[in-house]
Amino acid sequence: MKHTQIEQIAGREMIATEERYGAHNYHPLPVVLERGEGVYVWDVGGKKYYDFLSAYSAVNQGHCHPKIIAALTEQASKLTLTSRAFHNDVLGRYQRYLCGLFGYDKLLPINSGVEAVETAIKLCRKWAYTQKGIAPNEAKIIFASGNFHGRTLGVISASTDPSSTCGFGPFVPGYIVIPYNDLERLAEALEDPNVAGFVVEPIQGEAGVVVPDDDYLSRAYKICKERNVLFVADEVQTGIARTGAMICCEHSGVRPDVLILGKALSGGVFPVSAVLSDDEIMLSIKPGEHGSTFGGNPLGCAVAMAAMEVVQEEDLIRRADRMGKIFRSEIESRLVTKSDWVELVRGKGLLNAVVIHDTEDSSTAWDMCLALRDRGLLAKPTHGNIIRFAPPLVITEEELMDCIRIIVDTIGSWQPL
Ligand code: IF1
Repeated sequence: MKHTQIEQIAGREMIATEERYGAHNYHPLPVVLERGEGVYVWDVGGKKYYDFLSAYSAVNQGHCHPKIIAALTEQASKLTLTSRAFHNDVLGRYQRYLCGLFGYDKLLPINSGVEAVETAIKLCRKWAYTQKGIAPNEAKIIFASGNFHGRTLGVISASTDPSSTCGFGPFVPGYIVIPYNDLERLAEALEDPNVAGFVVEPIQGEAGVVVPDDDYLSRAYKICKERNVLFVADEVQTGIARTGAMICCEHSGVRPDVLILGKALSGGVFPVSAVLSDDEIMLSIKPGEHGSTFGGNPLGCAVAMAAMEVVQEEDLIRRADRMGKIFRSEIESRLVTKSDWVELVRGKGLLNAVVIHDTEDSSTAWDMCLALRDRGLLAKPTHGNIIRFAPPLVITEEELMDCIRIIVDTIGSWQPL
């Protein structure tokens, strides 16, 4: 037996072990990865792939970026966790750096994306009761249909996706869900004086990389201002250069009142998330009212500082913008106009999706992703027949053209299995 065959069997056994001992809350593409570097990952058989998922846009800086890993190992050997019962010598430096970078007065550190969204929701409510003057327990938060903000009860309570909500009720009250990309319905909803905040993704990732109309965010922001409602941007997926701007709202000239970051804030090395806002909002939460054991730990802070330096030093914003334009125009001319299977390509920067022309419940996009895997490119379908393409932003033009060739060859000549 060849070495790679043995490794493939080992990979199958690892999948079987997960299946046997792990909760069945995921359905991964069958590939077992053991190493990553830049835009590449390797499976246990040594096969090399382009990673076009980037851990759902967490690894924007590329896998195992040496600068981020150096910050991790250096800080890990010094001090990892103090809890917020004591100060640590990295947190303040990190907060000052990020507040400067994003232009806010204050940063609240937390760990996962969903915790940051929860933090933002709590912040909206607290601000509404202490500053806006809404009567106790009357505050409402507006969300957009098709949203994805994570998996806790606090955010699935706003979800319109049955796979997120079914069987998990009862839900958190005080939420109103309106259609995405619909300013009229937003204006209507905001007529209610008890609305504290509007929580929105500038591009809806999980819904299939849904890009709203050009003026949606700027006009939504304006309506919020007119009503003294906080505009809260969930940039967990769209932030940190992914869409060709530091945050996606910049494309619309919008500065969110509350900014939620996660994922690539740490380059995917360590769970680090954050909520940023100005004093008037952030200081409505007082000592002891919110927090987390790990939030603001020196290890995460050191990693995140290095990760954000990489974004700047390697000009990832401009790169995402340029590579994204190449990706969409090449896919448009070589695939969308040539293949009956491909309906359209859409996205911003390097957050893109190809919509496959088929019924939503067919397995075409999944089968295509298996074929792409066999040709050395990893991507994952989202919502039926949409394939998300989101490589690390460090991808070179040459690598991108190679990937486009793989995608065009695989999907362009598609024969159903
Ligand atoms: C999973 C999708 C991506 C997010 C936005 C908050 C969070 C996420 C806009 C929560 C998380 C993830 C989580 C991941 C799948 C994934 C995802 F396909 F579901 F939509 F990225 F596209 N806000 N997104 O996209 O962040 O707590 O997970 O750190 O496996 O659930 P988290």
